Amino acid sequence: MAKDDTRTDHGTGGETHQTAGGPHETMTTQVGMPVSDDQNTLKVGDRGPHLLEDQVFREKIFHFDHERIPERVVHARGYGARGYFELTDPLSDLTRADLFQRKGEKTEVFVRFSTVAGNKGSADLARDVRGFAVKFYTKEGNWDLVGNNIPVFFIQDAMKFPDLIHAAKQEPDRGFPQAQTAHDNFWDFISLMPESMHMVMWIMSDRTIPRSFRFMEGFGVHTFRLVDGAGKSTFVKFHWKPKLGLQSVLWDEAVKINGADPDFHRRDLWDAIQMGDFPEWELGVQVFDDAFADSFPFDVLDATKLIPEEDVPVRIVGRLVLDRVVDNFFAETEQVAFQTGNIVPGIDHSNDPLLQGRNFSYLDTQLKRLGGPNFNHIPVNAPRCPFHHFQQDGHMAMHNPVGRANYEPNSHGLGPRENPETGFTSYPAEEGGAKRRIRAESFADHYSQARQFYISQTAIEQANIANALVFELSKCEIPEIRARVVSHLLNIDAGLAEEVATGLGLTDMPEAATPAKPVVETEPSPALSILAQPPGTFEGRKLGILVTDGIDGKHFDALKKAATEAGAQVVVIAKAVGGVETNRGRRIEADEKIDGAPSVLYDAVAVLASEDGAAMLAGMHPARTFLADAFAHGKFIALTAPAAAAFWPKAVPEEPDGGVFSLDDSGAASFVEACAGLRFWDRLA
Ligand code: HDE
Repeated sequence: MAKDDTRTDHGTGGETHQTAGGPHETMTTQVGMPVSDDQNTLKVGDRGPHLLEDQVFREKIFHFDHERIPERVVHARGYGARGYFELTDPLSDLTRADLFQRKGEKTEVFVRFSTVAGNKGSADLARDVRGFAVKFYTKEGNWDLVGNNIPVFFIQDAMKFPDLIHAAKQEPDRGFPQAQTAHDNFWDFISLMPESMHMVMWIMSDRTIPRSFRFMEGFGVHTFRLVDGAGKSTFVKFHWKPKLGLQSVLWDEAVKINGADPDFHRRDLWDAIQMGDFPEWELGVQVFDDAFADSFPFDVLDATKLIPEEDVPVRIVGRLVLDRVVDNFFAETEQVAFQTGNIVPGIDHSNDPLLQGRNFSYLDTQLKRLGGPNFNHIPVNAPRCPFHHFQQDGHMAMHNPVGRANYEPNSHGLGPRENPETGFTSYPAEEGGAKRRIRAESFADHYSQARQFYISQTAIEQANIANALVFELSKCEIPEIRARVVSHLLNIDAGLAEEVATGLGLTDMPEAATPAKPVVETEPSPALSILAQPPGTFEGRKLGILVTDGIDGKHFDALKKAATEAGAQVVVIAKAVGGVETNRGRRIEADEKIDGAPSVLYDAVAVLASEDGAAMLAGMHPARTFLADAFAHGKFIALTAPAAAAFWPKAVPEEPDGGVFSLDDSGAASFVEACAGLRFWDRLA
């Protein structure tokens, strides 16, 4: 770049890491001085005191002491990956946004999934909302779509966010509970905030215990604007739909997964990408105009409401593919700085009072977290397109402008100028009115969509919601809080309120809370249910095969082949990680030892045991729990004849049902076919 033509920096977005150097390279200090001894500090005499002049030691320890940055105040635990967005159906009719113009064009992305309440080291299967934040590195700047896996939110106005989060996180005096909302403070706040009731239905549903990031939806939540070249605006809501369908775990599984593998979700994402099984979502938009917004019974600016897909269908416009893991967790996943304020020409905000508040918060929080105003110099945050501006200096300035003029206008003929034609212009919405702290009357209905969500669930899902409420409220020590929650449930569904009251052992049913607006009866929306839209594929799932010595290798091969052909991953489990020997002396390697591989880690299981093997498994507690849990969790199970005869009765008190398959010579295919149903629901009904 010529010295005098611009003040911008050169090149960004290249590789984000420095290599540690190979064994042939000499270790150095930060400033490049070769190090002769990395084992011992500098001392006086053999056993004498350390010397302050030991810069090699001081620099090493100083840097170590400062390795941590503040964790995110919310969404602290997260996992990132890189990939691309490919446009399949241009939106040029509605927006001038560059990434939505040309069919087939790919835009680089960075995605970070997260839980909300837990600290950075908390377990992945906490019952919690999942963050779904996407940074698109477009040709006209970075666009951050910072969404969640639930399309609505707890509160309507950003003013209440600190209260919500304080109430949800560990209680301040005792510092627990970690990563869970099952405590008094959370439910106290919630029960005093009827606007949270719709979100409460979602967080008590199976949506908050997803099988992994790959099996959940994502939502931009707020209403945004698309703006075309002529300045015309259309409202839009963004949706991500997982290619492999929706799937959740059961609560009992979640509790056990957290112990067996607290990294279950991040490991799943890492493994899938490393295996070339790239996670994929479709991007969909719900677009609507002012007339629809005016006729819709709720306010489209209210983030506690959604627009049913049956009312405004989701138009699929592209796909998101995650095909690269990060090179360095800290550099990318930890340092990535999402901001709702990062939008591009053709996309604009709406007046949603939650979104408006977020636009301040995200910029502010990055300054605290990343330590200075130059966090966009960090490669994961830097745009991939050219950028030119006069901002300079500050902590850790990595890209320093060159040239004499650092102001605009200047008569040196240096530096960039604004461009009224191509530059971002805000949609010129007419605004007016008195300045007041107020909640619009159109935001006052708090129960109708909560009810719609509940009545849209299948019976199993409804039971799970009731159980989750009973579980969480049973952890509340203050009886008034439990009763207050039930008083809201009465406005959502009388049956649900009754079930929860019974589960809590409430002796007197409380009065229903007085709604600010009467509940409007709505049609069920099947799109809100996970089970109403089964994926019908076993692709991307995991089959755990427990094997013993002396099995018939043909059974193993047939099963592995059928599962792999269905797109599933096979994990072999044995008494010892060294593996087993078949009846013909062939070695089958094991991936896991039985104690470390409970069946909650798999979507379906098979037990391939010889007669001796079945007897051995029958005497092993972890093996018995493996099978008993798989049955209790409604999993499809396949067994060899000896496993069915000698192991099953010792592990499972019930008789095998239609979800249990025998692995005779043709059994593998029908078993794997059934696995596409994910669970044998009859057993759980
Ligand atoms: Fe966030 N949120 N949020 N949030 N949020 C943050 O920003 C905030 C909200 C979401 O992987 C913070 O960089 C306010 C809704 C995700 O790095 C912070 C309000 C939705 C992530 C913040 C909300 C989200 C965050 C903390 C109410 C779904 C993780 C660290 C007005 C649409 C991004 C950070 C990542 C993170 C503030 C509500 C999603 C403090 C004030 C609604 C996915 O800025």
